[in-house]
Amino acid sequence: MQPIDCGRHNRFLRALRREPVDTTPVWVMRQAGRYLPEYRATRQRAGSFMNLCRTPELACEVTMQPLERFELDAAILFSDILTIPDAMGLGLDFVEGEGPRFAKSVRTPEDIDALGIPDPEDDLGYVPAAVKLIRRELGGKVPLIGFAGSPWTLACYMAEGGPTERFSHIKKLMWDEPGALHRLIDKLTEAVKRYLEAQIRAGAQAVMIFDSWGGVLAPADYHEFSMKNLRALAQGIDRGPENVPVIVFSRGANEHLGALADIGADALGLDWTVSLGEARRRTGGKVALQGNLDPAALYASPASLRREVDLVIREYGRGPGHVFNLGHGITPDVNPDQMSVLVDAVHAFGRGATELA
Ligand code: 1CP
Repeated sequence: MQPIDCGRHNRFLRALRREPVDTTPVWVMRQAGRYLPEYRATRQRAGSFMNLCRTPELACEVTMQPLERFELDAAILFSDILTIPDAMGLGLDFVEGEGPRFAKSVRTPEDIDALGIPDPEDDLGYVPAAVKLIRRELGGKVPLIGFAGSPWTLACYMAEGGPTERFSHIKKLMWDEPGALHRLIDKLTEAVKRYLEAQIRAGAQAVMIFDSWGGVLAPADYHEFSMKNLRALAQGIDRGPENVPVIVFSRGANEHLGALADIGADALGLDWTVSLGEARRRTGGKVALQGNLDPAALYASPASLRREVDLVIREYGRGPGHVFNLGHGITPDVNPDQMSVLVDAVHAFGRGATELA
């Protein structure tokens, strides 16, 4: 038998395609971020979060930082999902300690109809430029993930003008002006499609769509305003000659996993409120699964953290198709040493678990 060509350079892409791997691949949402002192130093040097995103050399530098410390199996482009609404003219600013804020919000049919679709090579040219630079810097060591927000999630931020707990403006729009909200979401779908295609052309080897707010919708609204457009993207994106895999992370939408398995995504990201075993049953082996350790496990002792990593891997069970990740982003006050504990534990416990059952 031919030994399979597998290792850090390709185990992530193989797992997304549900091919056998030597051990479970791992990367972590927000792996380049505030828990790393070197990230905080670069951000300070950049002057603002948006300068960091808009300067390809700096975006490349922070993308590489976690890979220099940990044996991660993938890099993720350093950017933000809110670059698209910014390029649509909303004026994005990140206020220290408060998160993103738009100068303008989008709340009426007139606001929606005035929006154009940004050209990713022109209005967002700093993003494909960063992708090219990062690919060169990575030199094939690990694959690079590109990403975008889902149309529904972007619409939430655009209507609310920033982070929210109530979703009052976007839901008012949904109930009072459903036709206008559909027009907004369709425009965003086209914008996200072009943006991800530009990242793929620039060299992104997998793309992830963050539907961070899918879970705030009632089931019928979820199908109409979130999942329909996730399907349009999963099926409509030109994935290029390498047939780049698409990962969809619809947070809080575990109830819809069975339906999500059929939208045409290669993999689904999962939060920690569903077990991987149950998720595997609901998705019937049609997709790979990415997740799903509770990010708060990084505050536990190394021994407890290792045990929780082992439990997630056992919960997935034997067979290929698992990419280890947290169920949401790593939090800023985590001790970076805990990331080494996590990554090493995944590689140790994942060995042998991921061959064909
Ligand atoms: O001041 C700082 O340095 C800000 C912290 C930060 C970072 C590190 C923000 C602000 N964005 C990012 C980078 C980022 N955002 C990445 C980079 C790659 C990596 O993972 O290492 C990615 C993939 C995102 C995606 C993103 N941005 C999402 C989807 C994932 C999720 O968290 O659900 C969302 C919702 C955003 C919006 C956003 N950007 C930043 C914050 C604090 C937020 C959340 C705002 C809120 O509370 O609603």
